[in-house]
Amino acid sequence: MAAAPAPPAARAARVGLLYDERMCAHATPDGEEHPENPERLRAIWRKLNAEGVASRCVVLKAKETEDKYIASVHSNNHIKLMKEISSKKYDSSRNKIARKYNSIYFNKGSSESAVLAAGSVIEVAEKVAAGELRSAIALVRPPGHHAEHDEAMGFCLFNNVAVAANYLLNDRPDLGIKKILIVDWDVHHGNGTQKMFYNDPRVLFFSVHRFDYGSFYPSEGDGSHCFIGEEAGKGYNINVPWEHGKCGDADYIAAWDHVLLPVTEAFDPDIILVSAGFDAVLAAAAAAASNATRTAAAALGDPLGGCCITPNGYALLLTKLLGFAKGRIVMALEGGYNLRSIANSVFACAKVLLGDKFTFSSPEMQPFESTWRVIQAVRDELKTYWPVLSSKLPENLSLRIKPSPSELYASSDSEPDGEDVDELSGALSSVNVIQFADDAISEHLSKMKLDEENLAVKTASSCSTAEHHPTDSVEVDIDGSVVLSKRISDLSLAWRSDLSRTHVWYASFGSNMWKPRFLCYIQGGKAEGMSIPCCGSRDTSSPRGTMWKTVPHRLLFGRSSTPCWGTGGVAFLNPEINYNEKSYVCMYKITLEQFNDILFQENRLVLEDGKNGNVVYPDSPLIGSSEVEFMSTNKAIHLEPIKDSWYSNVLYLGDEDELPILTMTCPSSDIERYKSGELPLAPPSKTYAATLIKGLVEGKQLDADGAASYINAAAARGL
Ligand code: X5A
Ligand code: ZN
Repeated sequence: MAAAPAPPAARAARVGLLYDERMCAHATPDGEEHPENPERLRAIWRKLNAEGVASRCVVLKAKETEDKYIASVHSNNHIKLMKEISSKKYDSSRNKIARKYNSIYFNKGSSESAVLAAGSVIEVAEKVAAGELRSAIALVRPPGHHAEHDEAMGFCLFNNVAVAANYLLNDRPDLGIKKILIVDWDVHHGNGTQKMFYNDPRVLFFSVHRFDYGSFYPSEGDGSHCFIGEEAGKGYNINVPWEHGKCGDADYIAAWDHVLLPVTEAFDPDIILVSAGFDAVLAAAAAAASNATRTAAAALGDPLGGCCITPNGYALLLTKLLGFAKGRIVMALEGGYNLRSIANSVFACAKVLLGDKFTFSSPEMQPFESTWRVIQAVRDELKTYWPVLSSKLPENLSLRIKPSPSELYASSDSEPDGEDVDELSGALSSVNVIQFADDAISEHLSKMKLDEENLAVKTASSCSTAEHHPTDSVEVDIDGSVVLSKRISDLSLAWRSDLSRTHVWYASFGSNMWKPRFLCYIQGGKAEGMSIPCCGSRDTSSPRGTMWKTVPHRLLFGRSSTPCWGTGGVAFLNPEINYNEKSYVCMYKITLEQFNDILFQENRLVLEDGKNGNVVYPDSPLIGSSEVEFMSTNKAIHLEPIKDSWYSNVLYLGDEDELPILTMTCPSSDIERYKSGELPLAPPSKTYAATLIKGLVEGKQLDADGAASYINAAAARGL
């Protein structure tokens, strides 16, 4: 029998569109403002109707799901709590429970919304898998991708997409879905989903997100490209972690073309689930306004994301996926908090699914320079699992330089200080303590006269030569490196006034976490526990701010004694990033001039002229503006002139408040020497450890026991 031509209705792609007002019931308990609010769904729904798109779709209502399906992802306790949290029983404790989570609120509608959101993604996924629909969009909330096995977080209660994926794989073998690709393009890392399928090769999880070296929400480090899956799932977890905000269409397209699409081709999924957050969006109207500057335009975009995808950009990303899995695509809404942007973006995506043609034109198709670096790193990490990633990237790639800090600042919440968006959910992110003003410090440590006997450095020696100005002195450092010094009085200290105008965050991880000890490096003198006074900085003004963070670097205690602290090791940070590590740093906002003076003191480069008690600093800075610039790209600078000193390696740990975060530690070569046993690892002396503990406790990071075990653990672990 000759095949009858398909009727027109069947030829047009059947696109499911799930919307249900019942998922608007989840809202803040007292109508407080919150970015994740019911208006998000309504705004999208209105737009799709106004544009005549809803009527072209198969419109579906939300569906509850059974606990047993949610249980494939979440603990029974979690399910029970989420399902009961809206009941009377919790009326008096609901808010308190919410506060225990990170970025979560509950009200009387939360339970129903959450169950419907999970059920709805199951519902559309099933219909697409069964071929009843070609593709579908589930407009659901609360979102899901941050929700973990036993925990709600990041506005997410149940992990809707993960529940649906498990449903298809485990409960519906009849549908023949054996391999699922999850594409998570929400601007935040899909931490929950990643964990769910971390050792499962049936699910390829791909997340592209702002990472900012681990400081962007959820600030866990798990979003690093090094997290590639485990056991059988190795290679089936792919993270593309942007280093900064402002990534836009061009950057995402590059990630698609050079990572996601080649891998998808090889993986050959049976269905694609998109964790479709639209919080990396740039408001369409703003983008269209031809003479709007990038910054002004971005400011109209998502209040949380600080990225620049346009609605057409999303449409193109989606179009590029349509070629796989026979076009079986299920989009589930995740984040996205600018109402106009999310409405326009979902509208653009719906048209793609419906088969409408669109033209993508972007005036600026240049990915950032950092984008290529990130993509290359991802490819290197995964190429053994996906050989197609082994090829060289095209050579003549065009580059755009990293946006300036002020440009970034205008449109991002990479510094999640709560303010407008998170009042309800309490503190979050890697910035774990309040920034406080430093003028509160009244205690002024008097600059002590240096005691010649106790100097941590050798005094001027015999190696002065005639080549130098008579008042110059040449010093042989403890480790043998030669340092040229001049008397301050002789110098025109141009670099000092220069660098006194630049501020940086000095991140301390050792005894300097205790502020009185740190201040010795600024004001001179010694604090409790120190046997040698510091000479201080030339500029003795107090830091402009203090702030704590954790950084993904390993804390270790090495060397076996110091003149100041006696027998025992002192703190170093492994310069290598390790996302399994969390070390506390106390950051002080100081001038770059002061930073150099600290670097001099840490490396014992400041001399006392024995004759008249003058303090002699090196005559040129180790870190100037160009070194800072260099570090922002290269993450570290090993200072050649003092390469054998203990703290010759300056690390760049990211930015805060538009300023670079710098710290000083040992070079990687020393880490190798620690590993080989050539250099000793040694626990800190009691006084030294006590100083760190005081720092952590007075800085409100840990209680005394917590701080002690943090130090002990770092001292006990081998490298
Ligand atoms: C789903 C989503 C964001 C949470 C941000 C918390 N969550 N500051 O976008
Ligand atoms: Zn998000």
